Amino acid sequence: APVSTKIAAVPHTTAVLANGSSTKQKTIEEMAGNWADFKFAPIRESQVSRAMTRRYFADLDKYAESDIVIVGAGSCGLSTAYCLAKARPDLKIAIIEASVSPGGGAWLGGQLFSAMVMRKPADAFLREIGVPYEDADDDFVVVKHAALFTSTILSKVIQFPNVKLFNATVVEDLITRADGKGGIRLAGVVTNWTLVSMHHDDQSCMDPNTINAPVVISTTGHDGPFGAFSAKRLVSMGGLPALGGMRGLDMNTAEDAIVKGTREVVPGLIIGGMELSEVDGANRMGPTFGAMVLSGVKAAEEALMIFEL
Ligand code: AHZ
Repeated sequence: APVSTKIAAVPHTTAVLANGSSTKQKTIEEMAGNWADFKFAPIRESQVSRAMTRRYFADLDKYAESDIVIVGAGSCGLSTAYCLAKARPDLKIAIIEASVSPGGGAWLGGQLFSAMVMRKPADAFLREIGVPYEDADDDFVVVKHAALFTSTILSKVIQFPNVKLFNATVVEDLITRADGKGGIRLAGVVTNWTLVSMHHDDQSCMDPNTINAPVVISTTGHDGPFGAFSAKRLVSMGGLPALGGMRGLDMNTAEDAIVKGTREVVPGLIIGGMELSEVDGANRMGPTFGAMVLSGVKAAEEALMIFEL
């Protein structure tokens, strides 16, 4: 069959320019097949630099005092951010993700397979964010590709006006205050660019940055090169006596324990997702993601309760 080169028509829209004038925007269809006359709008290189840096530094300034910091943008952290940003558009939410690519372990279902399994009733979360799924069984649903879940939730979270994702940025330490009862409470996080933090051993003068926030939600995953960051740091600073240590795989036990256990572990620090398995000595669940999204729902609920006090 002949291959169609025609690009689907999208209706014209009108843009209001920075100078207040309005202009009819081109459609893709008008460009296609007309490349001889094609030309981009003009630019000076400094405009590109300023477009990026001005916004980044304005965001650093704005979010230096945040209401909530979420550490780790895996399936749990992103689900937490979605629920909080939707429920409280008045709260400033900073997400700090060590990797350049947010999403954590949720770009594939398990091993290197594409499909993502969620046990019921976590299918409610998929309906909430508009991810289609196959109702494969009475007890679980399947998303055709884990990347469909992750890209959808990511795009929704980033579009909330009260959320800023700082990726390629690592939480290197926690800001704490004495709680007046012999313990500590969280007061924010210490951050650095991840590539910088990887060179603390061979470079000097690479002091970090800070974000103050009354509530920190840590969802850094189970122990590993980066994982369980806040839980491990709590132990080393005496905020927790010891880690329970993640136990072996048991899907039935693990998923309920993580959702139900998601809570404020020390004042101002909520721990959710697989990081909690290291605190509580809970089992791992392996390649099934329902507990991660519902732990995100519970983490958001715990944070909202703090703000309502
Ligand atoms: O890069 C990490 C990942 O994207 C990020 N992260 C970790 N430490 C950080 C730090 N500062 C900033 N100090 C940090 N970011 O946290 C994210 C964690 O995502 P994840 O997908 O690993 O955790 P999750 O709890 O959302 O989901 C875990 C899903 C499961 S279950 C399981 C098993 O049972 O074996 N394995 C996985 C991956």
